[in-house]
Amino acid sequence: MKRYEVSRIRNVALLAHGGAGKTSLAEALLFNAGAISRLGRVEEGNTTTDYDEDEIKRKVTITSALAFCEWRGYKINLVDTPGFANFLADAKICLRVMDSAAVLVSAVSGVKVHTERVWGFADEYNLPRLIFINKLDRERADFYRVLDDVRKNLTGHALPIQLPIGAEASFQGVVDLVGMKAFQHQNDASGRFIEAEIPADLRARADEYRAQLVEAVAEADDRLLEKYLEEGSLSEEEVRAGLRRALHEGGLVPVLCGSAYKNIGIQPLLDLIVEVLPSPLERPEVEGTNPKSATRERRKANEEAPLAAMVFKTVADPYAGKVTLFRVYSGILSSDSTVYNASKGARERIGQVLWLRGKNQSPTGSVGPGDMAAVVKLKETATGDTLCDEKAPILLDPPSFPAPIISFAVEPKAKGDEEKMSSALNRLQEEDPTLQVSRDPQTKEVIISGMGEVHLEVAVERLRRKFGVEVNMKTPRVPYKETIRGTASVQGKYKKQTGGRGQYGDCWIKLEPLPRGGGYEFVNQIVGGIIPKQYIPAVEKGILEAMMGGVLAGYPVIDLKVTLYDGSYHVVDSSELAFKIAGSLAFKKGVLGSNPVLLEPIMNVEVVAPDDCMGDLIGDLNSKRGRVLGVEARGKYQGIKAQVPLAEMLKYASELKSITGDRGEYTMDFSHYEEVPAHLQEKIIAESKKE
Ligand SMILES: Nc1nc2c(ncn2[C@@H]2O[C@H](COP(=O)(O)OP(=O)(O)OP(=O)(O)O)[C@@H](O)[C@H]2O)c(=O)[nH]1
Ligand SMILES: [Mg+2]
Repeated sequence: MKRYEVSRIRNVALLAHGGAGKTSLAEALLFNAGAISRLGRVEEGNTTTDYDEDEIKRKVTITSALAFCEWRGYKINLVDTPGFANFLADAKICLRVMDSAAVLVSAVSGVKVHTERVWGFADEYNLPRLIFINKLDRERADFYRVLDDVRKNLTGHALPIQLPIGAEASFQGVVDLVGMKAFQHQNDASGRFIEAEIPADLRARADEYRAQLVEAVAEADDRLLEKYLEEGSLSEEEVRAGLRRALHEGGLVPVLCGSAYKNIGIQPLLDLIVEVLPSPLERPEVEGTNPKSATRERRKANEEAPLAAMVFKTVADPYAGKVTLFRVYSGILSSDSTVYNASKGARERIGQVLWLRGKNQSPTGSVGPGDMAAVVKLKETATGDTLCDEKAPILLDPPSFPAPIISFAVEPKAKGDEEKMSSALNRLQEEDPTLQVSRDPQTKEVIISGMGEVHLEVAVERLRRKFGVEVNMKTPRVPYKETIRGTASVQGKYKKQTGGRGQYGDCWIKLEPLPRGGGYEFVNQIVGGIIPKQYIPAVEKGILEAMMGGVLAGYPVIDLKVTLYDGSYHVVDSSELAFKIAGSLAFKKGVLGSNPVLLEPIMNVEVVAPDDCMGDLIGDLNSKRGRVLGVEARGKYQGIKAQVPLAEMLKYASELKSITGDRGEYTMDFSHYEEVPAHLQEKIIAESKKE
């Protein structure tokens, strides 16, 4: 297959809150462009981008998927992202490599908390975007109400370039305000339409909105403004050109409308994507660090430049192996070549380069700048890595992976499956950078951490389905930490000198608290060989092990400085082991002697719900030891901002549902660590002792 000219590529992310219709819209776009021969349905589990079994079962997108189509000689790469809170991090990671976004808003439910959230993601990457108001065929759909909502709660720059014809069951097409004509659809989801005059009852409204559009476009361009002021109007071509410019500069966000399900308004969207959204050439040149010289460098999006590509997704397939999805920024990535993974400092052998459409792969010889594709069976490469030319290495800035907010201990159902479980978890982690796996140093349990309960449930289901390991999830864990508030100078001495070769290690250390976030510092003040040099690392190793394993209740100790300042040794009996044990003994003693305390994670929580729930919600947050920071109007709802200990939020999804009658939404991010109140601390310590 051919390589596409950079100017003829469009990389568009579909973004929205859960259930707004991203997957259905991706399907409709692919269908109208002739990339697929039938319009799949989320309900029937046969869409291109929700191909994963868990997605089919749950009827929601869990992980972003790539698909492409060709429209009027342009290649459109679509990334269908998840909208459900637990999986939003995946959407954000993929956005790192996109050039623009189509943000969907449901014509029934309007802007929701997570619409604002994904909008914010697109802001972070400065992505030009358009808005598609979807589901106009649904009962209680209202374009104008939702437009108002968008302007109030997403962007004041939103401006319709289409108006709907009919509404709810009678929704039948759109008025194009640029060309001032109507596209009337048959009611058969075929996508076929006829071009017609604007219906008489919409004429006045269309004129009014067209005038707004022309004015906004003219304001973004002096030349157009001049002409507009002179002649009082602009041609279709001028409006289009002005629109393009205003959109790229962020001064205007065009609003389109339609129904993904009924296949209405899709072709005009395809047109707009190729005509108005930016090509890779119109985006800032990609920047990165040269790993050899540590200087910042840029890469031009052309074929002659050295290769620079970023991996934005990894899919673990137990049979076919690992599939690595990447975007090329500069140069060419060819089948049967060798590239350099600058993130890992390793060479990778590239086999067959593949175009991806959901799970369907088609081989291609090479991919050029601006384009996206996949390869299988890379050895070292993970999501966020840079693939490049070894002769011109560059490390592109990787996307940031959000910190997990919830943890569960897991164990295999069958005894003896421990090995299998941990290797399967490793594979899962490859495809899901928001999943973390660790081991509780005290109880030795395996802990999985992620973005929410459903996220971890899905991970556990995948373990079973993809890797044949059945796993029990135990009670959720709060990642407490331990720290000290005072200082202490203590001795750790390990001595065993009865019979045969003995053991002797002896050290004195001083512990001092560091400010929150200070981590750990080790200072060696030993002089004159009171402890021989070769044993010093052993002392520190003992300290580190004790630190990871915790002292009060088995949680890692953080934010402290340890100074090793004295000790003694024995010519025959001293060993690394003895000094390690001495270090660990000293550390434990030191922590207990320096006013230790447990720390708990505090979360930033935002709850949005109707006015009549506010009293109950605030009362509930207060009873959860939360600090309400403020309440403000959020469109038709109220938004509460609060900081609440994670320990109190483990079941919030279901609690919120029952307080609001399922009319509320919330988001939660890690904020900082704080001391656990004394009475709760005793309980936590007692529980950990029991375990
Ligand atoms: N009536 C109607 N239903 C739609 C439309 N678009 C999507 N739906 C339905 O709404 C539901 C959710 O659609 P999806 O396409 O899965 O939405 P999504 O945004 O991908 O959802 P997540 O991936 O879970 O975030 C499905 O049952 C769709 O059939 C539409 O335009 N009209
Ligand atoms: Mg979806």
